[in-house]
Amino acid sequence: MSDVPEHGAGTEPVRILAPDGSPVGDADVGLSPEELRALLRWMVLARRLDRECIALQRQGELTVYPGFEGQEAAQVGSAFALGQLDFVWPTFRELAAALVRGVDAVQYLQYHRGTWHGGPYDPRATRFGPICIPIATQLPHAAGYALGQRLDGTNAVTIAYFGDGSTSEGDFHEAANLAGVWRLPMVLFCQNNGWAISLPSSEQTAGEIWRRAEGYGFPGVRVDGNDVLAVHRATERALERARRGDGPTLIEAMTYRIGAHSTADDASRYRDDAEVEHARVTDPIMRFRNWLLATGIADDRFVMACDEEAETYALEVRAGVIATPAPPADWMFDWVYAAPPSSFERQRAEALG
Ligand SMILES: Cc1ncc(C[n+]2csc(CCOP(=O)(O)OP(=O)(O)O)c2C)c(N)n1
Ligand SMILES: [Mg+2]
Repeated sequence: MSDVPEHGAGTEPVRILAPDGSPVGDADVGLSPEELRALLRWMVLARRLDRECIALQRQGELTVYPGFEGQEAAQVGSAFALGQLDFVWPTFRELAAALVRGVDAVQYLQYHRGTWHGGPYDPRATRFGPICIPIATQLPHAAGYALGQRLDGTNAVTIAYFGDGSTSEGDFHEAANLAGVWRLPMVLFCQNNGWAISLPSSEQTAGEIWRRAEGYGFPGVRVDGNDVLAVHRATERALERARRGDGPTLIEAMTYRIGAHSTADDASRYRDDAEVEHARVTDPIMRFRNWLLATGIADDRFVMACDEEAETYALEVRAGVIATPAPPADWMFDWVYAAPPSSFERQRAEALG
């Protein structure tokens, strides 16, 4: 099996399920029926939580929140393929991947509540790095981490998430170049969701992102990011390749940001509702659910149970977020200097009175 699928002109993404859920490729990606059902369960949980977070922000319980509706398959399909020791370097939009990784949602959301920097979850416990707001800065860190994994003699892999807009940053180039030159055990996972805030990807990049891998000396693949099976298979192949010592892979998952960039953004100022409605046709959850039901791997009862569980879960997370107190004010001084200068001590005394 080739690591690099053949692409025709215009580069249709690799796809297993058509938008209506009918198979157009080999749907046997090596997952058991239970694992396949788990993919749906995670996507449903993630979407329900995402909507709850937007409501929480509107109610003043979160400061700002970047939604990921439409990107569930890209995140769940890729995160589900990871091994326990693999390490994730996320952006700020990977809550769905974080859930799959076992990150506690209430802890994660403390970042968006403004109670702690980067979320108070322990990145080492679930191997899910801190939320990263500065675009693409996690990518050189990820490359360095991948080098460390190899020096440690493990066969663990680093996966770094980033968006289409992030590929215009020098940090992307530097990380990809290092990954190629050092054949790092790394997966560069781009979620091309069509937008970088208000800039459409057509104005971001003249070429195709997946093709850039060739210039760095490793394979790239464009995959239908709303097809959870295709995403899973592409990620698994990239992970296997990295574990074999053959180096990195760039995956460009074609998806769509259904919501605004964040709760601080009004997307109606720069894009047509018609575009969003069109994108809903390719909805990742509907597609996969249709396939699961058609194959008999899941039935209506399972689908309903997922919805009910997601409802309960979202309310539990809401309660947990609201119950999270502000941390002691002195913490904001505690973590700045190893040896605080006197001016800083003065400010501390003033602030804490
Ligand atoms: C270095 C830097 N420049 C600018 C910004 C402001 N900013 C936040 S998100 C974003 C767009 C990112 O687009 P993309 O990489 O496609 O990710 P998406 O938001 O679509 O998930 C920008 C420019 C930032 N956070 N960091
Ligand atoms: Mg984007």
